[in-house]
Amino acid sequence: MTKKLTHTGFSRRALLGGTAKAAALAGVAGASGSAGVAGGMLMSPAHAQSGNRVSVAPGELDEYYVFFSSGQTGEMRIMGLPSMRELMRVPVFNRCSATGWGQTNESLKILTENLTPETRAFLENRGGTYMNGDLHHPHMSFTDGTYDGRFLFMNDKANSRVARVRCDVMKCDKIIEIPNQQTVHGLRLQKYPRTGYVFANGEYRIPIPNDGDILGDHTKYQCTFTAIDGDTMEVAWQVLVDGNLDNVDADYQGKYAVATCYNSEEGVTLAEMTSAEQDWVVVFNIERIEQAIANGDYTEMGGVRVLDGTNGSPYTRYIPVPNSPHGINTAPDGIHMVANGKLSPTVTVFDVRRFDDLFDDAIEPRETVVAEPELGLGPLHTAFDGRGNAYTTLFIDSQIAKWSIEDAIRQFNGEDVDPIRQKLDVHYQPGHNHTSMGQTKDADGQWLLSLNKFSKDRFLNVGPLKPECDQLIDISGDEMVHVYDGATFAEPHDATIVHHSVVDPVHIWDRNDPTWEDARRQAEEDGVDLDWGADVIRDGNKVRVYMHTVAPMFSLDDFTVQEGDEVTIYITNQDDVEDLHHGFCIVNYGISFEVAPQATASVTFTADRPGVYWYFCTWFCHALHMEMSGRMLVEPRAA
Ligand code: RUQ
Ligand code: CUA
Repeated sequence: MTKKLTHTGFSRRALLGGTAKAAALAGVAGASGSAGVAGGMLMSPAHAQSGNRVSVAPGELDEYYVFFSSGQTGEMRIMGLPSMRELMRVPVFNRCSATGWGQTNESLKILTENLTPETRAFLENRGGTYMNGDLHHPHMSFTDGTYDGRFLFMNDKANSRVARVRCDVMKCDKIIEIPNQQTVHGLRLQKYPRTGYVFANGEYRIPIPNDGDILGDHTKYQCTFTAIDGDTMEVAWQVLVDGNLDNVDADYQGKYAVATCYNSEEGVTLAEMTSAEQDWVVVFNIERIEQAIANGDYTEMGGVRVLDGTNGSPYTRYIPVPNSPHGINTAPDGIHMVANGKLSPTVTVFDVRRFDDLFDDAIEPRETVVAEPELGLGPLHTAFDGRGNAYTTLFIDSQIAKWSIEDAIRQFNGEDVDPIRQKLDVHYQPGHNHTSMGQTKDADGQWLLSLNKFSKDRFLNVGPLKPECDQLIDISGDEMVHVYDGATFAEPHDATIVHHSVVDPVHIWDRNDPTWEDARRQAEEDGVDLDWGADVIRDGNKVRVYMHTVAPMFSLDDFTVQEGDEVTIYITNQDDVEDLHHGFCIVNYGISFEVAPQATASVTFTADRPGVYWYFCTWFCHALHMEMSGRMLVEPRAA
């Protein structure tokens, strides 16, 4: 399917003047007869009114945070909505030149401490951690069905990891690698009673253990569904399943998680993976799984407690749906869940209340389905407004379909009603979409964000690699109104829109923060004051340099080490003024990191170049910022 869509020479704008047939030949569905948005210009009074809702005057703050994934850059981004201003980038799976993420000891600890033994051995001579990540799905922790502002959890599809970001400081504090699976794709959280579990789908089928004993015989490969304890960031349990898992969501009752599944054929080529007419969604019974774990009915694999949840097991039920479903989304009504067809023009609506009967074998799997409306080509993800409407992205049609859940159910029951309320062109090929607070029971029906995979001609040309195009849609009225385009870099898959009142980060660090507990322990051992250090401690060929900063000065104008010494530098920023960061860079030593107010950060390196090396502050902090510098003197080793 994707192959056909790479005719990027064709754009919706060009297609508006062409015929549907030409469009079909290009592999991109034709304009559906809707008026089309001429170059993003907002013309009707409704448009003009909505346009005003987007503008956030200088000095005014946005109403919502948007926590964006970044896809292939491996970071998380924070945007303001409705202005769509980018507010911050939070490094997670990537390396960051600005903050020193991946270089400071504090970040390296997080990046390296929870790898499997096999990965640790593999990375031993490769810097100890992966250089890359592919961050798809950031989601905020829940209490009682709504966001609680504690944590954000997110997956790394590239290297099978899950990370947690602390919302009080907006920094990553834990990264774990998930054993027994390749990739973590779908990631969603337990909504009730709280998070609780972080559900992380394994996608590709692999031999377990994957040590080379089994290679070509793919009938022996397996796929795992993982539940992580969000408090301890340890794997709680895993369940083996049939097929490949794609996306996941949880109910509002705390009883079930549901994952879409493609490749029920368990093939290894595209033709094999798409040969069957149907795949399924898998329903996981959390209570039964927990009971089995408590009873010891598990097998230990790779240090994890694993249950067999393949078809026929007591822990799972498989509900057939049309081939290759993608997104799965729970409606804020707490009753309905929508699986998105992708290769089928339909979405399948389940009533979660029927899952109890399903597990009691009182009904057939398909009896949990209460609607299956046909919406258009390539349904990928669905969002909700809390007023009974659903908004589904149509990847191939480049549209959002707005439809009524209630009317879809009536239609399924034989009534002659059309559940579709409106279709809106988006530019182009939308993947995820999101409504404000829409993944909680507090969905407020204000805004819809469409994350589009192609921007083509929407922005000034920047060369063959184009940005993505994220579009903001006002859904507060009866009609969806497109109000804003934003270009974003590689590739915000997913986003979580959270009302600002839920999130309350601190302005400066607390000196007791656990982030630098290793530095604190070392300073104590060395008998120096980490807070107000101006010390050089020699310990064999190890040298520890303790400095603090008060703008515009480092507490040491210079320090001396010997060629070949292993040097650790601890910097504590003693300024306690909001936004007064310093940074520490040693020229030609490849060292640079940020130190925010009241934080400590450290770095360890080998002083293997003799000579004079200036260090300087990298964040413009003071009128004398340029003068905020000093010298590292590296004495040559005696010949
Ligand atoms: S999946 S575009 Cu990685 Cu979120 Cu649907
Ligand atoms: Cu401190 Cu610039």
